[in-house]
Amino acid sequence: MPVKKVFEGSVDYIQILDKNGKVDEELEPDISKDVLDKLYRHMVTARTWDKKCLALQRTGRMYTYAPLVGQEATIIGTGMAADKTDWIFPSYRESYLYHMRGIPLSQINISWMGWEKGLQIDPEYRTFPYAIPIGTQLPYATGGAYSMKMKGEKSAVISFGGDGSTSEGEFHDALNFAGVLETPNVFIISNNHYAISVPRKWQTKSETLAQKALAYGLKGIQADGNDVLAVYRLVKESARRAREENKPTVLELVTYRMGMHTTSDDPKKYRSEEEVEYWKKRDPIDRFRIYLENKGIWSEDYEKEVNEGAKQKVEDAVKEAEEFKGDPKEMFNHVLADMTKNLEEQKKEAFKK
Ligand SMILES: Cc1ncc(C[n+]2csc(CCOP(=O)(O)OP(=O)(O)O)c2C)c(N)n1
Repeated sequence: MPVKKVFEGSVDYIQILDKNGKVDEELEPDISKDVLDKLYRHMVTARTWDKKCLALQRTGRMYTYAPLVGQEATIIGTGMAADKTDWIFPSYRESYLYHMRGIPLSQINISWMGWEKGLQIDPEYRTFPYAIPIGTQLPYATGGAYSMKMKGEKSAVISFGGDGSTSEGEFHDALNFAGVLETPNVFIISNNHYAISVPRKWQTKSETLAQKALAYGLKGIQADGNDVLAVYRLVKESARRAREENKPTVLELVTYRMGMHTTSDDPKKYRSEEEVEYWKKRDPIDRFRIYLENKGIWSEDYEKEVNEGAKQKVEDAVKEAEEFKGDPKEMFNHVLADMTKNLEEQKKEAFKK
């Protein structure tokens, strides 16, 4: 039977810095020394802060926390590539991004310590509160991008979701509308291989997550998410394409969650030590350090200075956050714009003496 092909698509995979720190010179982005230095400092500070948050939670000084260790390149690469005028819609694992947007680290600690104040982000930072319900931020990201387009503002809207979020209806709604309305979106899928204990291979039979984009008429690219140069370059290019051409992109960043899902999870129950070891050898910070050494930026003294600076910053932020005194009643205040009768009653009930 004669057939006519009505659709053909493909997804590229990009890696610029391999696991040994060797750079692909043809793809290497032209990044100033100042930005390379900032990328490294943020990656080290994020890991130092993350370790501290875990210790705080374990000693009862912080509530449930979602570690970012292993995913620094996806977060920091994006934070550095985004313009101040772009919008960011993070999920809980990207909360370090607020700091990159100019919000004090202490405020992020306050949010993980359970205070509402922590996520009251001034709109001038163009960063939405992180979403805990999976994928719910994505239709808002499309709506936000559509409003940027309607207003004629040249701003990209960059959102994050995990591999698990691609199984939520909201992911598909968001992509579909972005395709139809031609919105300036960059949808990042942080494929860290797990949705709590559910491995990526149980999420979908699709070869890549990026190819989901093709069904909705968007561009889909897969990249090594532990390669900060690839993340930086792809987010920069996709955001420019969004701003200038109203073309949305899906970027699947392949990474690995080195820690537990949250502090209430034990990953040893569902994954092997060999697997973790495999990913340790692909660490995003180790390979970038080698790259910086080859560029003449990294040295033992530089490492010492960066680490000491990060530790001090983190300790100062903890001190400041622990001095914060909030009002527990506030937790009812921001559930909805106007408090419903039900909530009023619950608030009274919860705090009656
Ligand atoms: C709508 C919804 N369903 C279920 C949950 C419970 N839950 C919390 S995290 C999570 C897994 C998310 O995995 P993924 O999207 O891959 O992101 P990751 O945590 O790995 O960064 C689930 C199912 C939730 N928060 N929201």
